Amino acid sequence: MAPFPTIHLSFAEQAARRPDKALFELPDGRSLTYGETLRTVRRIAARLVADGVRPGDRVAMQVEKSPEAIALYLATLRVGGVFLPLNTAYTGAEMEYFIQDAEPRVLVVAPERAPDHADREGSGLTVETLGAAGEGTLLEGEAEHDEVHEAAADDPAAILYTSGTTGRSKGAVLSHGNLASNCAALVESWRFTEDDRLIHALPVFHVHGLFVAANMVLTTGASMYYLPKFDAGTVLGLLPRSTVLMGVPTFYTRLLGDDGLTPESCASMRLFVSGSAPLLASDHEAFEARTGHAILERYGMTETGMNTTNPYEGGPRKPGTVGSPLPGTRVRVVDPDTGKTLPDGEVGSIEVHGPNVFTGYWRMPEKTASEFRPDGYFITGDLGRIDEDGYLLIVGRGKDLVISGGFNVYPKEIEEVLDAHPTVLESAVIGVPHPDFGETVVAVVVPAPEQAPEESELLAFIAPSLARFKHPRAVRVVEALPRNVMGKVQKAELRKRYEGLFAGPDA
Ligand code: MCA
Ligand code: AMP
Repeated sequence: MAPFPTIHLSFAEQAARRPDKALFELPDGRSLTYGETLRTVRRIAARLVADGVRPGDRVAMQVEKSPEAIALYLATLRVGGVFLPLNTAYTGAEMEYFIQDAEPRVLVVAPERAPDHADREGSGLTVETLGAAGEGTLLEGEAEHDEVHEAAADDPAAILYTSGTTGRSKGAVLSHGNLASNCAALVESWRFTEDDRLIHALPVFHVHGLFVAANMVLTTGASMYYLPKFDAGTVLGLLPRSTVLMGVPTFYTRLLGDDGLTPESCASMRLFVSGSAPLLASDHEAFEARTGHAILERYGMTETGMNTTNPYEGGPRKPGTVGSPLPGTRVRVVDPDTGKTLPDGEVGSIEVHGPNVFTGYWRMPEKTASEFRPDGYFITGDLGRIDEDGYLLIVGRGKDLVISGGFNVYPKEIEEVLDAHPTVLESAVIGVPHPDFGETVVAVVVPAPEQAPEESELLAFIAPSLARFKHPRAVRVVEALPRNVMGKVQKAELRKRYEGLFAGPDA
């Protein structure tokens, strides 16, 4: 029987077929071919095996974006390891939790961060280094690992942590089948081919940049302009040579703010994709008016990869909607209490079923069970309805979550840290509209008796514990939090009270 076509195998097949084709086009004008990248993958694989990585072992990475970071991902899959990418913004306290929980065999960090992890050596974990230019211990050896571990569709390929509305962060375990099937569904739906040249400006530690954007390129033999981060000017300069851009809504808000965005600059582009957070219908319309391109909005989650998409062809791309299910995926809207499917048009809880849905939370069987229905549907925590054309609209979130520039922020995590400050009695963290990030984080705090909390002191207090993107952009001190009769804090009322804090283009 032929081995299961994992993302790594599909990439290796492309590398065999077109070794001299450019895979990465870099900002300094250098390019790296498929063949060169496969060689790097084989060298890293040899290093991982020498470090003791065996099938099922976790390989964690907290490094700047580089072609070698993608090679590390592919090398981990090649040897049967489980890839664990971590946001570069995470602080020491956040990293500590992930490492304790996931127990990786190897941790790859930027060279300058290696001293922070020096005391981990000897605990069964090897620390390797990898810098943005490919320097570090990971690529010190020249040996290449020829073998390829034969993985089954259900075997774990990656763990991605998502914070929780309550309690600890959860590691979503994604299988080889999850990654490969979702990638194939997107390639088919968006007509992605070897002729595409993608602008890759997303981070590679999340589903969007790694399992949507990079996987589609790697498995089809396409090329990507691979940027360290999003910069509107750089992206505008690349548009005339590219065919596809994938981004979070902030990318499009920023592009619209630049006069260089014209129909001419987009002449070679065939597709603009937005996701990870809601795209304003007004931005969708403004973008179409400026460029003639209707942005294609799709909907996904760490636990499920992509679920729905607006059509590439054969129907309108409707602003404010996320389209219909991808091939093989089923989506329903149910009454959250009874689990009964609601008639189209009614708002309820969005549930998803399909080969894209993850296998469970790492070492949390009870949590996993509580987020699935008995018939196998996953409860997303998003609220939506299905319109008359069968398109899904996300109308809100059942979960207490803020999405800032495409990064998720769970209020509870910030409230717990703020509440530990001696001047704070209690706090409520909310998301309010923001012209650049879509939403931003605001903290509302109640003083402890006889205390007067200071914004700057509170922000300095939380800094060591929480990544920068989670920090409140405003702190408001109030006498009491609004509560309902059950005593629950009414966050909707707070959001309404502070919705204008960042209103206006100069905010
Ligand atoms: C950076 N900062 C942020 C954010 N990004 N603060 C809040 N929210 C953010 N998203 C901080 C910086 O540390 C800096 O702090 C200050 O804000 C200004 O940074 P700036 O230079 O404006 O930011 P940037 O570097 O240009 O980044 C903004 C960005 C970036 C391009 C929107 O955050 C980004 O690439 N986001 C994409 C996230 C993503 O990939 N999400 C997909 C998740 P200081 O004040 O110290 O200077 S996957 C997912 O959600 C699902 C599966 C899905 O459906 O895709
Ligand atoms: P994450 O946990 O990072 O995977 O974030 C997933 C969440 O992002 C989803 O549950 C949605 O709430 C939100 N999301 C993703 N794509 C969209 C979209 N196109 N429109 C609205 N919300 C989205």
